[in-house]
Amino acid sequence: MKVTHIEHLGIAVNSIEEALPFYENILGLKCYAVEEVADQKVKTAFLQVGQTKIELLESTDPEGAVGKFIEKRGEGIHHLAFAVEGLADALKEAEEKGIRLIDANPRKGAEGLNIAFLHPKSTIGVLTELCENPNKTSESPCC
Ligand code: CMX
Repeated sequence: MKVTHIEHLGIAVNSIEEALPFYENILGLKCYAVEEVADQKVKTAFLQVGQTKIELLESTDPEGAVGKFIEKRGEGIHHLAFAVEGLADALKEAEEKGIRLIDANPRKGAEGLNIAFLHPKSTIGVLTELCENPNKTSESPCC
């Protein structure tokens, strides 16, 4: 598969409002979007760092993936997202090589990206997301 860069790092937080001052006032980053992803039971906030983003994830339901993660492990790094070219083929390839897929097919994620998750039990403990920007042009280096 062709990974182009780290698209974002997902960080589970109890409260976006309480987490943002560290990223904005200490690191000097700027939150450029806040979005609720209802089907994932999260509110997200995005900050750009070069070609990569930080995605803060606040649970909106204790039964959602982030709610359960925080309950079990507390706040911290939740997932690592790689930008790939050709997401459907990348998933097929990963599955053929024995990786357990959470999403067998690409689906819509935050910011309009097509995304799919790989199970952390087959990716050495790191919940891994593959994503592709459906609007990417060949001139754009970004996901
Ligand atoms: N990173 C690493 N390991 C994780 C994990 C994470 N984020 N979340 C769960 N696990 C581990 C658990 O600790 C558990 O390990 P042990 O059996 O050793 O204790 C194992 O995975 C299975 O966990 P589980 O509690 O049985 O399963 P869950 O019901 O919590 O589901 C997972 C885990 C990864 C399948 C689920 O969270 C999922 O489908 N995630 C993908 C979707 C997602 O994360 N959405 C939120 C972000 C959305 C966005 O970015 O917009």
